[in-house]
Amino acid sequence: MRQRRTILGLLATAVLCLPAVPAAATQTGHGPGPERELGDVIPVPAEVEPNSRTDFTLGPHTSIRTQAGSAEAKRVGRYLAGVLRPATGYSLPVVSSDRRGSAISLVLSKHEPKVGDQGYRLDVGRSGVTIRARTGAGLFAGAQTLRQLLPARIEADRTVRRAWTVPGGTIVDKPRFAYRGAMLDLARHFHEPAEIRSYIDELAQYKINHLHLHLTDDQGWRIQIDSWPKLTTVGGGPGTGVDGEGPGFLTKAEYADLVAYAASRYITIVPEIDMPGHTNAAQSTYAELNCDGVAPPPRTDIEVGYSSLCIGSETTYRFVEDVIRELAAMTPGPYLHIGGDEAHATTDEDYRTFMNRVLPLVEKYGKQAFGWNEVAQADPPASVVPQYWGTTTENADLAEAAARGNKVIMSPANKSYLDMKYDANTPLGLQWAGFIEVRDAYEWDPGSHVTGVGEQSVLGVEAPLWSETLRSIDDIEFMAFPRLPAIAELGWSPRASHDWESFSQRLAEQGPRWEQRGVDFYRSPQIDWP
Ligand code: NGO
Repeated sequence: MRQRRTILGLLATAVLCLPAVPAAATQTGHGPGPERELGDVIPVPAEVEPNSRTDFTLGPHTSIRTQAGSAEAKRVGRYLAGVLRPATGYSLPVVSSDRRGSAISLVLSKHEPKVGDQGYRLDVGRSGVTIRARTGAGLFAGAQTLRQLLPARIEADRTVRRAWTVPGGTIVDKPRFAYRGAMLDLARHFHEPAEIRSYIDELAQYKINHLHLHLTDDQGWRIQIDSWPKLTTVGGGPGTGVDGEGPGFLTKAEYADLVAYAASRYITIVPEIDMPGHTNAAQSTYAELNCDGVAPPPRTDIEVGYSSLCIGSETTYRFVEDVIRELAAMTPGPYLHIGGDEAHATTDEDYRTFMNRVLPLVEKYGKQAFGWNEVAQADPPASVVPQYWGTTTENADLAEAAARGNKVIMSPANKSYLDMKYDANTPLGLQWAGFIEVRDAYEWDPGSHVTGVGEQSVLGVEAPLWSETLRSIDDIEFMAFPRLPAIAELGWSPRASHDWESFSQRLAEQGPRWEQRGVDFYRSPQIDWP
């Protein structure tokens, strides 16, 4: 409820602006020390060494100092300033000088040990905070940690007078898995670019670094393809989507903007065109994509498994190649997802034939193919990444693929599907994979979940959010939070740090942050919200 929250937020902020002493001091009774403890962050950092003697308090003269000559560090510095300015009211100039004084410093160094390509080291000393990393992605991750180490009010959209203290000490942090993803389904209901950007902003805080967009399905086609223009004008037009209520599509320009926006948050877009099933929107638009040359009617129900491209027709491969070529050209990221799930209207033999022709096309246009785990049945080359969405812990095809050298993404539907209801009373969502409370989403191990698929075979985790029942950004947020941070922690934090008590306490502290930002979330009774 973005609108209502904003008004409440205004009132709260107005009240907080009145006292001349820091608000937290009056509210909570303790002094201007830090409200947070070092390590009170989601995902929990790998190594934390608190030092209560070196807390740092931001002030009106604090600057954000970025490594001289580094556009990358400057970019992260500007982002961080944008996050911290509204609530602090400080100017936080982004400078590249070596001037002494209170500062948040962002340092890029190829020699920084122990942090890998995505990690960072964060030192909080009396005169400032220094974040060191080998890449912009690492600095950005460190900036998100710093943000969560500040009091929740840092998320307010206007000035709050209080002490902005960061707990002293050192964090050395890097991810367990290279790939941490979320997925949005634009096909069942289209979601506007502004909504996707807003979701991207939330994802970035939890160190999610990939956003998979499910762009096509039986009910709609959501990405402009110039060589087959009716895909969007008809397949994405009025009356498309579940119940005919989710029309819309991304133009190439809008898609490019989203890719750039995501990149500014160190998130890579992974586009998906689902095939050879889940293709009714295309087949009802272009009759020649059907074996009998007859276009079926458009569908707006939520049945699955009835559509199939015509496997024996050359027109099919001309179509698929055109789509892959155009999509690859507009996607700077390395991955292109070709779906492959629930092709129940395609015979097993046809499915293999299809994959054997289409997987090389993805490579031809310079991309690495992702597919839902059914793709493992086609014995794909080791470069192909199956995405596991099953509900059991046994899958022979997946285990065989792992043994052959394929890396996999873990998205077990009964753990990581954000569209499953929390419980029987959840107004939104589906329940075919069961109810998923936040603890269910947290209590599993991606590195040993499926027999025969060990840690080394796991590229990462992803939390899909299918949109059969979702319309608005409020709906998206309500289903994603608080479960998304659970999946994010499984993807980032070391296995040894897994601990429900610790996680649930840190999760509780995210509640006030979501409130400040006007983000809807489910107040799970498993969490002791403040
Ligand atoms: C399944 C199905 C999707 C549904 C989703 C709903 C996969 C990979 N295929 O997941 O078409 O939207 O469940 O939860």
